[in-house]
Amino acid sequence: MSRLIALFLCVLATMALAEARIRRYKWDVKYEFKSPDCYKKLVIIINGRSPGPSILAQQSDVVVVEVTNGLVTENLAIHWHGIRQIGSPWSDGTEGVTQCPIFPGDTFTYRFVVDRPGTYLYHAHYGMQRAAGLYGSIQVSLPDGMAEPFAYDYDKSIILNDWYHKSTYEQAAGLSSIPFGWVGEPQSLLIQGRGKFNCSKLASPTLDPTACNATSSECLPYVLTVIPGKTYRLRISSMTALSALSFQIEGHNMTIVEADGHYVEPVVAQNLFIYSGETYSVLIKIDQEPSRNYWIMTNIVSRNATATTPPGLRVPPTGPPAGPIWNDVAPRLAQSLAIKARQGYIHTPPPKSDRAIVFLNTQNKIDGYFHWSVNNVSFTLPHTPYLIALKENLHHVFDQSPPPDRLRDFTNYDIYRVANNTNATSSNAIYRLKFNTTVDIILQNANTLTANTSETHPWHLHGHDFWVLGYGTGKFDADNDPKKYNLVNPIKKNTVAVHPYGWTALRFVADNPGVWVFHCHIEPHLYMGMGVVFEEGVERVGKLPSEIMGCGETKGFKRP
Ligand SMILES: *[C@@H]1O[C@H](CO)[C@@H](O)[C@H](O)[C@H]1NC(C)=O
Ligand SMILES: *[C@@H]1O[C@H](CO)[C@@H](O)[C@H](O)[C@H]1NC(C)=O
Ligand SMILES: *[C@@H]1O[C@H](CO)[C@@H](O)[C@H](O)[C@H]1NC(C)=O
Ligand SMILES: *[C@@H]1O[C@H](CO)[C@@H](O)[C@H](O)[C@H]1NC(C)=O
Ligand SMILES: *[C@@H]1O[C@H](CO)[C@@H](O)[C@H](O)[C@H]1NC(C)=O
Ligand SMILES: *[C@@H]1O[C@H](CO)[C@@H](O)[C@H](O)[C@H]1NC(C)=O
Ligand SMILES: *[C@@H]1O[C@H](CO)[C@@H](O)[C@H](O)[C@H]1NC(C)=O
Ligand SMILES: *[C@@H]1O[C@H](CO)[C@@H](O)[C@H](O)[C@H]1NC(C)=O
Ligand SMILES: *[C@@H]1O[C@H](CO)[C@@H](O)[C@H](O)[C@H]1NC(C)=O
Ligand SMILES: [Cu+2]
Repeated sequence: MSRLIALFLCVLATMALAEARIRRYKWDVKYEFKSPDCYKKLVIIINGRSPGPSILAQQSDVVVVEVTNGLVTENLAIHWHGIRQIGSPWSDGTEGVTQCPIFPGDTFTYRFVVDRPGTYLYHAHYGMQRAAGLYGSIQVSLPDGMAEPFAYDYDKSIILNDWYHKSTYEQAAGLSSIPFGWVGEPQSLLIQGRGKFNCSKLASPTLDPTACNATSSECLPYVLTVIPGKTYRLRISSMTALSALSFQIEGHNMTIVEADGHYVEPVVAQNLFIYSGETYSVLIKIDQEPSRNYWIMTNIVSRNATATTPPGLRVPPTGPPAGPIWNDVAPRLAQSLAIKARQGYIHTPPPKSDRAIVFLNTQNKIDGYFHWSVNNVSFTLPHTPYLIALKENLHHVFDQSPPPDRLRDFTNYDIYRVANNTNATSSNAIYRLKFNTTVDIILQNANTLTANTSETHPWHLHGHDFWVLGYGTGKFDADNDPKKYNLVNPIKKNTVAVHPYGWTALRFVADNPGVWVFHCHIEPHLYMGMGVVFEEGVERVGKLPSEIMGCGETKGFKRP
């Protein structure tokens, strides 16, 4: 404990020189009936709101969030998405990995430094809780006197989300049942927490008239009132449980300038493709006919779904633009390839890696239950969090044999067909990375258990930003594809998509002591085992705060 205090005093002392501030937040988390798309259901709110309060800070500030779990019958953990937690791995907020859950009635304090400017997120990281509405944005501004490499007049944050009427419990129970109950496509899409479900679809004489209220003020459409001639920076992020989205503004092009907190070489686009867990800044110039309204519109791509932007009250004179065709992968891959690091802000990767891991993503069965797997292993969490288990030498609480760096028979694996033996195994084993080494990850997509079907998976890495070295279609060729890696101006990100039947190659340096999860950001996919865990330099992690303990084998470790 004393060491923890010393560490923070030391951080604060250093910060004082740079005039860093402490940003304190006090959050009460609870369930309340809300109607974000006019349909009333239980939503997790922070201080009365979903999306929760925005965290606004300046580079090198210390953010302190005191979270009280008022969910009464449910545990809680909050992850700070895109914040690397350098020196504070116990504040990453991943239940089962870096901390025990916050039990009902308990208060837990997250403390971390926001060391880079940019657009980030926060969200629940316990079970499938994120999809119940616990999410919000983090905006970190530059130090005083420093300017962005692009100009704008106004700055707005817009979080996109998909929305289900079934509770996350019903969804989770279906996923872990025989017969399997898939969550299905969402009922609505939300723009900054607002959508519009067509209540007439539910109309029945027995329906409670308050259950779906088309005129509820909670589901008024999101409206952005703009001033002609001005340039708006829109910080667009996606918190979807399942959907890949396209975002566009009718009649206006956008210029993509930031992705996951890194400046990118400007890309002009009619629409932005955005995957769950990603953040972008786009610039919009208000240069069209001013006496009318325009659609701000989002729609689902990559899956055959029907939810789309709701018709608003002040409906624009035209119908909403059609949006891209859902199953056309080419324009999405093209946009992924077009985004490069911005000149003047390029941080080049080490030219070589020390270890290359190929992660084959497959859909499988285990004892008749549906799962997702990585190299034929479906991930499960131990009851005692890894960070504590590793520091306290509790070797028996998780599987100590390392999972494979590539599938035994990867060379002969046919990614275009349903696998011959679709069975996999489940494990809570982890990848141990040698500290300060350079690691390549190749995410390889394949056919699901349905013929001629391959999905899009946005993979998110905790504790790091990685370089995106390349994307390809088909099967990764370990002899030739690395020769085509972009080592000149690759973008750095924390979340990246692997496109259907394709591969994506990443590189990062294992230099952040801690235990970090790397997983598909699709909530039901993670729940079904689509993730892995990396340990690096855990021996360099300081004494753990006792507040993160209290579950599994660490029940007695938590001091009052
Ligand atoms: C809403 O649903 C009803 C019943 O299915 C349908 O008749 C109506 O056209 C829908 N309205 C809109 C705006 O889609
Ligand atoms: C629907 O919402 C409106 C606006 O808040 C309210 O006036 C009305 O009473 C609500 N209707 C029902 C049936 O709750
Ligand atoms: C948007 O960009 C496209 C392609 O660069 C161009 O053809 C079109 O005129 C632009 N639209 C507007 C409204 O500027
Ligand atoms: C998409 O779904 C609709 C029904 O919602 C169906 O009619 C259509 O055939 C599907 N398209 C494809 C390409 O599967
Ligand atoms: C797959 O698992 C099921 C259920 O456990 C079992 O019946 C079947 O034999 C397995 N298939 C193969 C090829 O091992
Ligand atoms: C899978 O089965 C197909 C025929 O059903 C066969 O052609 C192929 O060689 C098998 N692949 C492997 C890796 O066993
Ligand atoms: C995956 O694991 C199952 C169960 O251990 C095994 O039968 C199967 O051959 C493995 N498949 C591959 C492609 O390694
Ligand atoms: C990590 O490796 C780099 C380059 O090899 C070296 O300069 C640096 O000192 C190392 N850092 C630590 C903490 O070992
Ligand atoms: C899958 O695609 C192949 C090639 O296009 C086609 O021959 C086959 O019939 C398709 N299978 C299914 C189940 O749609
Ligand atoms: Cu996925």
